[in-house]
Amino acid sequence: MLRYVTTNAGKVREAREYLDGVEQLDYDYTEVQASDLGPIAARGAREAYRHAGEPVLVDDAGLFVEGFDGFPGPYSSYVEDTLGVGAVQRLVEREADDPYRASFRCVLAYCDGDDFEASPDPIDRADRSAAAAAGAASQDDEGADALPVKLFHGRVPGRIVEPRGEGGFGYDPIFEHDGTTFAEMSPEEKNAVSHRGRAFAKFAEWLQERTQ
Ligand code: ITT
Ligand code: NA
Repeated sequence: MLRYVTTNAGKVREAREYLDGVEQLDYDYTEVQASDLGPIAARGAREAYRHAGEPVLVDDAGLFVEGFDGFPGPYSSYVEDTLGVGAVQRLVEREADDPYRASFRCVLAYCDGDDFEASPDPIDRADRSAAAAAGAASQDDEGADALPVKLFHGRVPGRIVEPRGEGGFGYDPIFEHDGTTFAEMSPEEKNAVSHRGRAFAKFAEWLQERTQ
């Protein structure tokens, strides 16, 4: 039984469209400090798999504001808890070089202990070489014995706007895509365009091919 590892009920609502009868595992894995989401999710998936002893899917996401060099990015959760979403919007409007352009990103990390073909996809390789070029040590280097993890990336461009809408969760009220905020969309409408929906579509396709 596949476990979707998250403490976030909003994510579970969206995942249902892709994972029939998805079982949430409410497990708070260690979020390592890293400048991109891939290594955080990969580490979390290994830890959650060791904890659960069953196939796991970890979902790490964040809001990347272009005029803030991608901030809050991997720190999105901490920033939501401390500053709050409204404060982020006001800060962006006042301080960012380009006050509107932003993107949501999501990385799904799957681990089931199997030694499947675990080669990272091109976006992950680009993330890695960018991190290497910036002189950052790889946070995902757990040696040859590390459990294989398969990563699926999704990204959606948008704009930061004053809060609108009652749906969704987290930063959804201040993230507008094609004139509509994510909080103004139903879960199905959001999935059709969102970072999470795109990552899940790739994951679902891979899982289907693998289990055929
Ligand atoms: P888990 O780690 O337990 O899954 P979390 O809420 O901490 O739950 P993330 O670290 O992935 O999840 O999320 C980082 C932040 O980004 C957090 O504040 C979320 O509310 C927010 N976030 C993630 N996905 C989002 C989405 O689709 N729409 C709006 N905000 C989102
Ligand atoms: Na988190």
